Amino acid sequence: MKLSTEQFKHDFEERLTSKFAIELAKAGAQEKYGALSSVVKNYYSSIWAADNHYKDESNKKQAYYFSIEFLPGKMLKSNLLNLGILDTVREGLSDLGIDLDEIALEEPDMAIGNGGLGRLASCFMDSAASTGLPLNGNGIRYRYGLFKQKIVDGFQVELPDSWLDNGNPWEVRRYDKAVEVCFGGEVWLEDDGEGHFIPHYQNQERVLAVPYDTPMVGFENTTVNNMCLWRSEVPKDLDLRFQNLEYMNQTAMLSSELYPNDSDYNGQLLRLKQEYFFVSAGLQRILHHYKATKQAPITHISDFISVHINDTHPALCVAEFMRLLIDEYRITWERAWNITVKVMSYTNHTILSEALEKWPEEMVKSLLPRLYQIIIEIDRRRTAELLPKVGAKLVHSTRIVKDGQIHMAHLAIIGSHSTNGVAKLHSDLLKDVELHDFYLIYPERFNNKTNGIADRRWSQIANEPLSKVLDETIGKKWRSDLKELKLLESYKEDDATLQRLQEAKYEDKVKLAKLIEERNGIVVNPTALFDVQVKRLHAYKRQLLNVFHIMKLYFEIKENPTADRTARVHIFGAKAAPGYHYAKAIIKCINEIARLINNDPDIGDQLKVVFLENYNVSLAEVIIPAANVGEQISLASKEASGTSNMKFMLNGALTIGTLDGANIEIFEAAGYENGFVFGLTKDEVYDYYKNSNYNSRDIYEQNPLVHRILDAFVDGTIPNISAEGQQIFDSLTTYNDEYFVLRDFNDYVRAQEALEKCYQDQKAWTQAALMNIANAGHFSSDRTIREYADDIWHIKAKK
Ligand code: 26Q
Repeated sequence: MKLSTEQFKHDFEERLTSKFAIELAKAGAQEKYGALSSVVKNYYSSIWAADNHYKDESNKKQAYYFSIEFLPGKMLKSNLLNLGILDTVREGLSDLGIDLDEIALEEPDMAIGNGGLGRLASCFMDSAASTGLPLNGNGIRYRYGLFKQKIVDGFQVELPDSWLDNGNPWEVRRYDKAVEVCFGGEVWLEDDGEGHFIPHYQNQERVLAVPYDTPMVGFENTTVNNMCLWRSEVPKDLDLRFQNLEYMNQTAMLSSELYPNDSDYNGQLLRLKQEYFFVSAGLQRILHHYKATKQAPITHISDFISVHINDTHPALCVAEFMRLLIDEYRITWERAWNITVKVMSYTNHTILSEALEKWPEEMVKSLLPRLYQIIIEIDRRRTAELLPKVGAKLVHSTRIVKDGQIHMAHLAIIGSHSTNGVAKLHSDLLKDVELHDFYLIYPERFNNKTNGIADRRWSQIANEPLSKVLDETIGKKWRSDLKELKLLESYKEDDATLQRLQEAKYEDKVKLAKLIEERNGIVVNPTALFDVQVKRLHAYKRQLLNVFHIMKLYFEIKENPTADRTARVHIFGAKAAPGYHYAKAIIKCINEIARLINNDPDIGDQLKVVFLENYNVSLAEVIIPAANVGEQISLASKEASGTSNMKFMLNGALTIGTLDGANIEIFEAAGYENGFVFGLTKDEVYDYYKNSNYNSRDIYEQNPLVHRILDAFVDGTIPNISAEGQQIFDSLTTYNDEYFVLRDFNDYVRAQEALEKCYQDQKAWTQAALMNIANAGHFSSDRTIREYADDIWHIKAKK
């Protein structure tokens, strides 16, 4: 949009007075943020309204992304950038003596997601709007987002994230679009005399679902999509029998908290309720909108909408859509099923078996009696149809209802026309191993969609120094088309460009160093090698491998404190699920190791260890640009894709990593010579599984370095970790090291040594960084979302 600095200043000052009855000189940061966000909202509102009108009139197909998590972070700068007014606003504020970055801090992170899956959903929202694709989000408006992490005496402590306390300027409550979602009670079918069975219900618990719409503003275009988040409320006309505190609390609880677990499924009733709540509400709204805006009969709905199931959490979509078509719209089973399969598509994000959702039949039956009938019927019909075609063995292994449990992944695959993994290796594993039996029955449904990142946030917003260098070197086209970064390759031998890249990185590192000093009281040298691992804490991600290598460095320096070495700063950010004791033990150990090393005068500047508390999107925007090295060291086959790996690449960090997830595609794109690969391959891992011939105790016994490092966890060398150190020690020696940490240690050390050697040659290092940046174009989520649009949803971009 067009906006002059003068106009902006006028709008801003005027809003400050009208909204807060205060003049600029007296306004605090909170009021300034309030006024600014309100002005910005005003700027996009007419574009939003116009695009909604266009969508209704144009009759084009739209897609809906159902996700129980979104992780947008802060919205202010992203909205400013996408409206094309970031510089104007920055300048206007500066004229008024205000620092944009300072008031941007007032916005709380919107953290209604755990990690990778939620962040991916938000990257997709940004990219869809920015590429003009009609994609809407559907999720839950949690009152409390992901917990805030505090580190107290080295331990993780969880505090509530009450992010809505000061209101949310971006959302619009649409009470007129509220729908009801019902649970429990009894259901029976009655023949209506025309051969149609109509369900009758009694004693159901009714919940009102109220939508809150948040605009997703496209980058320098006229698209504004909608992210719809549902809040649970008590229906205004509630039957008196239900008007008791218990019920009122239960109802409000539904959308109160995000489950802070991102790897382990534990069948809690409230979680299943949440899943049905946003699924039913979302589908009802879609159908109401269809009826209100389309002339076509309901049987044509697959020409107009597509529904995406993000992991199994919204897999009830399949059964709920069937229910709505059959019970509410009186469509026959066969037709309804054909429509459902055409409308639905599904993404798998994990192969970890403990994360696969399986709900007890009894639970589904009592909470969702009608859906239960439908699921049983889907399973029954499919079994009858397939038995003669594929045989009992395949039918059985792929059944939805088995051993008293409902397999949500099976429901999602069977009820949709597309199942995709999130990186090549992961999609291959689904086809060849994890979902092989499904692949045999439905080969045409399987495909890969390698993840991507909203590059504008991770470069233009988060890394201004680098963005400037890119502008000056290859022009500005990369800002709207990341593939343009390829032009950078021809500057690989240009000393001036390399110099500028180094200066930009240094500036980012100084900024992070300042933050580390403010938050942790640790002074780090910005010329040191910044080695970063930021992601959720999980055994399979192997933060321990990194920690063991740090212990090795520590021993070396202690033995020879005056030797000439590369100074290193190891930076961690990681939340552990509150009930995941092993992960929490690792956090405690990292913090105690940090304390030990950072306070040892022998060590000095040669090695620092920093654990930054409360890792979130905003913190990532400061940490990742400052990294020299990104750690992507999961056990091969376990990390479905990873997405921070792409953010590091784009910001010119070199990857040390295993051949896992999207790392492989990153190494291929940047060139293997521009990264550091180590570790078992997925085939080697699977061979170990097949032959059950891994023995971690042997490595502990035979490798003196491993022995010494592990002993440090139990012999007092690292103070204050007697219980936690023992737990880790036991898991790796007595319980056979589930994720092959000891097996990969030597090779990891070798890769770290190669990396360190390379860092000593700053020119060679910067050239490798340049090659990473130049080849990051493929990992824009603009590319990913276009693939979903073309191959799965069949939706078209606005011209
Ligand atoms: C399930 C049931 C009950 C409670 C919680 C859950 C639950 C919640 C979140 C299970 C899994 C998640 C999140 C998974 C996740 O973030 N997976 C990551 O997805 C990324 C995007 O595709 C990948 O890059 C990562 O590799 C993958 O780990």
